[in-house]
Amino acid sequence: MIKLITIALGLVFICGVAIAEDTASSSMDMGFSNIDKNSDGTLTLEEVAPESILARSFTNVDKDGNGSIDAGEYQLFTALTESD
Ligand SMILES: [Ca+2]
Ligand SMILES: [Ca+2]
Repeated sequence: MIKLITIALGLVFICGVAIAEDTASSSMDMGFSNIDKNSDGTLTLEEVAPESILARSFTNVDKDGNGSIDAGEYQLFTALTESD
């Protein structure tokens, strides 16, 4: 039983990594690439719509505090907003 749970968790983890790396084919990437106007793979505050939830929570979404939101950070943001 524990082994099954471990396998299940492993699959969830693998799926998560696959989604994070394969952003080109995920539905979330439509949002990300649309916002990423200069297509450098990160979202800056200038690219984010000023009135959007993303802009208002920008500093929270920017987990590493480097001033831009990368695909992984954006994915965490969408996961949080979708589960709300
Ligand atoms: Ca950009
Ligand atoms: Ca960042």
